[in-house]
Amino acid sequence: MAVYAVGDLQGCLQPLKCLLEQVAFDPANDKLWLVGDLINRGPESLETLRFLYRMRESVVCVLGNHDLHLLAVAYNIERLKKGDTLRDILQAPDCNDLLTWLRQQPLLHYDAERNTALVHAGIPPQWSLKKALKYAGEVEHALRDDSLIKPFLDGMYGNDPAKWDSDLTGITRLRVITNYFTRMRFCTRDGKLDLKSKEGLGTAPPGFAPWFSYKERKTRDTKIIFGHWAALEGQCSEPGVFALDTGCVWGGAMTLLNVDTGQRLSCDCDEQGHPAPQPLCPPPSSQPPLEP
Ligand SMILES: [Mn+2]
Repeated sequence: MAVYAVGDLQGCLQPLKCLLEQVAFDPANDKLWLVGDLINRGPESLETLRFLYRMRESVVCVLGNHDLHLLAVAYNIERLKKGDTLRDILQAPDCNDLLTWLRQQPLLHYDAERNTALVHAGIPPQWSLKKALKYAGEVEHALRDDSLIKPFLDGMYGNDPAKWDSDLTGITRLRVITNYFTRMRFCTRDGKLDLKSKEGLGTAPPGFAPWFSYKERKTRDTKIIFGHWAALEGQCSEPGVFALDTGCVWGGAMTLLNVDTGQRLSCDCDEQGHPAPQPLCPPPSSQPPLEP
């Protein structure tokens, strides 16, 4: 059995198929870990979600900000925005199955055997793994509960409070937890968020640094796989922290990591999120269908 982690898909299905083909992914034996942002901006959001749903027994995924946005639109909290490529999902006959599956997915996954965590944006420096799992569970509970999901989605937007306090309650508490797991890039030593800067390492405001960079970070003994931050281009110098968003949807690449060996593969993409012409990435029509 092999475990492969793949960076943000954002509706780019063909590069994913290309990578799975290259490693001869076997849904009966292997596992596919996904860092979230499965859909939106890319060309095949509906097909991507269907593909993952069909092989859901082999998939472990955590939710990203775009996945939560899709749920918010589906529950009439938010409207589609310019650049969203979610309409096909909302109009699909199987929309309900797909979104019911999506809202069951966690914000944080921990594999004890591998001592490895999977998260969309990151884990703030002041939280131990145990606390992080507990707080993620509070949001996951709200998403899975029919009477709590709507008030949660309605209240999750916003940048305040910028910092965790264990005395927070209600939606304010869930909002800051969600912002840490799905939107964080830079924060202070004690976990105050800056949600405005989206570029590379040199762009941190004074007093802020990448969430993973703090020596006192309480999860430094746990391996962490994350996405969300395309400007890092898959580079993270922190030992045991693996950045996988390489911006496939922006003409970058999609990255796959063999979780046990550390080997990386990538599929270069064009500006539309399709595989760019390259010897290792034949066009999709020449690939056998990959079914569970
Ligand atoms: Mn994201």
